[in-house]
Amino acid sequence: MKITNARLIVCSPGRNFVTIKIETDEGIYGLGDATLNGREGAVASYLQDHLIPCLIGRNPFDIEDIWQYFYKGAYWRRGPVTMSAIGAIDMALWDIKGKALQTPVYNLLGGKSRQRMLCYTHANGRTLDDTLEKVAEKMEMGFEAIRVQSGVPGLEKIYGVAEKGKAYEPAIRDGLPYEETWDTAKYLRFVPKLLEKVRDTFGEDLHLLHDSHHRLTPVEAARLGKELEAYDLFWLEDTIAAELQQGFRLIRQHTTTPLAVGEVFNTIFDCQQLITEQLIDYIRMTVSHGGGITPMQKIASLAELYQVKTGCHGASDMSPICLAACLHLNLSINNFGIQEYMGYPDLTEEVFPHGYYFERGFLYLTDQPGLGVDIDEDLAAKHPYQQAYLPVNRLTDGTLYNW
Ligand code: EZ4
Ligand code: CO
Repeated sequence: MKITNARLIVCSPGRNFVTIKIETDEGIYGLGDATLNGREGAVASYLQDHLIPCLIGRNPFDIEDIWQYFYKGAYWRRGPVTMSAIGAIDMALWDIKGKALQTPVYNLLGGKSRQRMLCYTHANGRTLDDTLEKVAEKMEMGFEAIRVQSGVPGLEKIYGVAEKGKAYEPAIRDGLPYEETWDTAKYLRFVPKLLEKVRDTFGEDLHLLHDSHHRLTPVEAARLGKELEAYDLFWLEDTIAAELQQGFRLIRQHTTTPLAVGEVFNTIFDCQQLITEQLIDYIRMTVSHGGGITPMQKIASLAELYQVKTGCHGASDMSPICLAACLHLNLSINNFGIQEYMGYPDLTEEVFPHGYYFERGFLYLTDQPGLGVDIDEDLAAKHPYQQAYLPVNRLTDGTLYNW
C-alpha cells in the first residue's frame, strides 16, 4: 500500500479544528486531528509545507519509521506545533492500518484491557450555588466523576467558567485575546470552601476533580493539596507551571492529594522526571499534542512501571478524532486512569460522525475498523476557519501571568 495524497481540512463547526486526511492507492484513507487551540495555522503550515511532501509514496504500515523520520529527521525536535503535526499523521496511519486489516485500532495495540472507560466531565458556575446546580445536572446525566470549577468572589472572569447558558470555551473567535485577572490569595481562600460544599452536598461516592490551571507556586500548591485532603479528590490538576519538573517534589512532600499534569506536554521528556520520581499520579498528555498513538504507548508503558495512570486531556478543543484515538489507547493499556470528556456541540458531532459513545458515566468503543471516526467534508466546508485566540491572564496590578 502507498500513500498517494494527504490534505488538510480546516473548519470551524462551533470552534476551529484542523484535520488531516491521508489517502492511499487502495482507496482507504485515514484521519488525524492536528488542532492546537489558538495556533491552528502554524500546525497546518508545518504539515502542508514540511511534512506532507515527505509522506507521499510511503507505505502507511511503516508507522514507527514514519514517526521517527518526522521526529528525528527534522533535526529540530519537540514543541507543540511540531508534535501536534506528527501526532495527526500518526493517528491517521493507525486509522489506515485498522481499516486495511478490518479491525479496531485497540486490537493493534494489544487488545481490550477492559470493557468500558470511566470519564469525567466539567461542572462550572459563576457562583458557588450555580456550580452546585451544574454538578447536580451532570450527575443527573450519569457522570460519576466531575471536575468542579467556579467563579471566585472578587475576580471578574476566570478560567473554566462558562458564560451563562453556554458550554465552556476559552478560545474566542472574534478579535485579539481577551484578558482575565488573577489573584492567588482570593483563589486559595475560596477553593477549599467550594470543594467542602460540593462534597457535603453530593456525598462520598462522587469522584471530584479540580484544575488550578498552572497558577500556583509549589508551596501554594502544597498548601492547597493539604487543605483539600479532607474532601478526597480524584485529582488536583495543573497546580504549577510544569517547566520546572522538580517543583513537584515540594508539593509531593506535603500532601497526599493525587496530582495530575501534562495537557501542555508534547514528549516523554516533559514528564520523564515526574514519572520516574513518582511525583504525579496521573499523566494528562493527549494523543494529538503528545505526538500520536505511537509515542503515547511508550509514555503509558513508562508510567506503568511507576504506578502512574493515564488521564488523557479531552477538552472540546481536541476533535472527536483525537478523542477516539485516546479511547483506543485507553482500552488497550493496563494503567488507564480516566478520560476527560466534555462532549461536543451538535454541529461538531455532525461534522465528525463517530462510533464511540457515552453511557451512564462511561465511554465505550464499538468494533468499527480503524479509529471509527469520519468527517463530513461538505458540512465542514460550510463552516470555515475563524481566527481565534486563547485568553491571556494578568494579576490585578497588571503583571502578565500564567493563563
Ligand atoms: O485549558 O483545552 O483540563 N482542561 C483544560 C482545558 C485547556 C484547554 C486549552 O485549549 O485545562 O480547558
Ligand atoms: Co487542565
